[in-house]
Amino acid sequence: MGKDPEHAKFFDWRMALSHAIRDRIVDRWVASTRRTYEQDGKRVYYLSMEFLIGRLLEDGIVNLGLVEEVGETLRTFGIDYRSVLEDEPDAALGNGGLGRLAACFLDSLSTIGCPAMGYGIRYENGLFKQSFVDGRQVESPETWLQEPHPWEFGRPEVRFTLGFRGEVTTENGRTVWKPSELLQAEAFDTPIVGWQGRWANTLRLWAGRAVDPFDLDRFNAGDFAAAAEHEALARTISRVLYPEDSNEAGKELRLKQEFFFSAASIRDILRRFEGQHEDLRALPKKVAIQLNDTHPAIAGPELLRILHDERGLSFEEALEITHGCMNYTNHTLLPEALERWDERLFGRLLPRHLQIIDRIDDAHYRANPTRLLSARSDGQVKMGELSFIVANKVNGVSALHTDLMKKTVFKDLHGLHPDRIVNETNGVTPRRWLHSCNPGLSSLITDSIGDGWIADLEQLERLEPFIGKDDWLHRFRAVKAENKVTLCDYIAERHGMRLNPDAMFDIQIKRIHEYKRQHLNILEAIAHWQEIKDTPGGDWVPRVKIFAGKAAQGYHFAKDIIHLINDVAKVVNADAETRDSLQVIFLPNYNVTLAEHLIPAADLSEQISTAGKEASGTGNMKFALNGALTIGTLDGANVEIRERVGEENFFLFGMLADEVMQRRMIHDHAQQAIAADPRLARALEAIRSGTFSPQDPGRYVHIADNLTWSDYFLVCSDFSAYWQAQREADHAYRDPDLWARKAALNVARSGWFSSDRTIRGYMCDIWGAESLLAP
Ligand code: KOT
Repeated sequence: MGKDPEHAKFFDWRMALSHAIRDRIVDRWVASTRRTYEQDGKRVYYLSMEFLIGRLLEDGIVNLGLVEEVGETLRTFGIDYRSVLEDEPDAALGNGGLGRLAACFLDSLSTIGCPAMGYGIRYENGLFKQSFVDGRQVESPETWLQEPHPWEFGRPEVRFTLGFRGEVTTENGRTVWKPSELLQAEAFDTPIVGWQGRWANTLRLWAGRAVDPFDLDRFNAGDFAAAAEHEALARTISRVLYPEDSNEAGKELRLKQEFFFSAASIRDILRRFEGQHEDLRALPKKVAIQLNDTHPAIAGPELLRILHDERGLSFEEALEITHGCMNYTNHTLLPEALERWDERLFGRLLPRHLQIIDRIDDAHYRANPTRLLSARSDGQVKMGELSFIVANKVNGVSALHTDLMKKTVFKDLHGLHPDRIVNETNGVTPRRWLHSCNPGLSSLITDSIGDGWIADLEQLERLEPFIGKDDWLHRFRAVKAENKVTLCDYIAERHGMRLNPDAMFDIQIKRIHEYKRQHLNILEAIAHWQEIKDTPGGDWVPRVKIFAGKAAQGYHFAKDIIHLINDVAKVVNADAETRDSLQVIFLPNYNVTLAEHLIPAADLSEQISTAGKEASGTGNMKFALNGALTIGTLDGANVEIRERVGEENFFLFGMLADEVMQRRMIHDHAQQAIAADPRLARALEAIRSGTFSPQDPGRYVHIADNLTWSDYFLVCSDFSAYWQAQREADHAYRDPDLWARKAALNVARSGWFSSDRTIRGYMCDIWGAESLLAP
């Protein structure tokens, strides 16, 4: 770093260490790339608007097996290893589950040795930073690229010129699109190294650049701002991540971002293929493209356009090749999240693609004349339908979600193509979500069954015989207790609040959304607080309720839920009568790193979405794997988690997906539920009357009103069952050995939720790709 060690800051140590690790990764990376070219096997391209990768330094050290050596080396300089790691900012290039899944998949693809590449956008500003002012969420820009980022390799030589708008004409019988607005996409590569450094793939992110960055004439004429205008405009395309999770942005810039990275990626894929092959008809044999939701759906029409307009294949042949390469993962059935574009906006920006989408529709209709199911109707371009029609395989992300896809959103298309939809239940990488984040549990497991589980998570089953042994179970309990103390210290230091480490740690961390029902959780906390106050000195099981998560900037109801939870926390934590039995805290700025601190310390995992709404969830898997018990509905992957860990080790409550639909038909479902449960009525009344906002008593009337008069997500109807399940959890927690046994069984039986298993599923059922590593 060009500094005397005496004057080096943590930042300098981190950079020096990162460069040392990076050098060692590069060797493996180059070797893997060379191998991929030599073998010429099928390559997988994962197109995603989001990659929520978090920190990378520890990943590199752990995967290269250098933890001891790095620790010792730093010690000789008097530097603490953990503090150096804590200095790294998170790469927050995603909103939540969809982006984090993409990051887990990259890790698994490299661990398995599948030749693959992730393609996305190099956002200069990732997901906003969240802070609280008087309990309200305040957003500020995230600026991870303001300090040097040691993991990326700029590739200024890898650039593609792309365009928008302009004219579609015919020249010598061929259709030609002449865009009027041009910009360039420049590549930045990050190596993604797998377990034990046996393989490394590439994450390639595109940045916007001007075609001619600087206008010297304008500069010389004295107009300095205008001279740099082109560059500024081109850069806005990769400036910021849209902060919407499970919601449609519907903005022109968003569509431009989608086309920008999809088109650059398609060009890059074709360039690589054409460097090695002559016949474009072999493309589906060598290339599998996965669309992470519909955000990159325009990649289909773009590939088709190049094959047909530029390479001169017939439309039918181009369509067949495109269809052979493309696959689509659906991540949500929420109607407000399904992407639809106004056809005028779409046609102005991408005139040729609109024509191509019409021809795709025509071809689909000719082959399936039963009904017109089109990607373009009612003045809109429907990205879900388009993706389905173009894709070879379409997948859901949990068994329940895939089943609901077939019965609801894609019912008619599924009828026409009954073999197209497949299920690939999500998973999480055990390297980050157990081995690195929970070193205590990782060591206990490795001491017991060896370290084969890290790359073969189903080996965790071999823990079951240990769970019956008292001394092993005590060690298991000690690990959790220690993790809780560590978390208490972390929170005390950063937020000035001392939590009771003997209490049950009850955690809900995820984006704030009505369907995820953080408000159900806080209502139950209020009712519980009221009950404790009725009988002070009662024999309560102490609880610490922890929340974290961001609300989209424009989602006012979600922001009000955050405000309410903070207001409840203020009142409850100040109450001397209840403080030993109940504490509530909302931690600001939830991100991957905070999740890594919280999950190992959890006793109870809150997975309480309205049944049928959470496509899968992946936090639910991380908690179970780290020995938390789930309180949850039969939604998403909760269903499969419960099946595997055993119903006696899971606190189930609430309506099923079909009961939810029935219940909504009853016009006064919420009032009926309130009338039947005095605890619910009293908790709602406290919110309505300003118990938690005495200076502003009307602040939460609208929340109480919403729950009483509309309650689309059935908070009231599920309240009593949720309350009951919470009391069952209390009861079980009173017996520490019983609880520890249930928790340990969750660990032992969660091996199936490794993203390695998920990726093997995609390789076999969808991509037809193979590992290039010796078994
Ligand atoms: C949809 C539109 C824009 C941005 C994000 C989404 C989105 C996110 N849709 N689904 N998700 C989540 O994806 C996770 C990974 O599959 C699921 O576990 C989770 O249930 C989805 O809500």
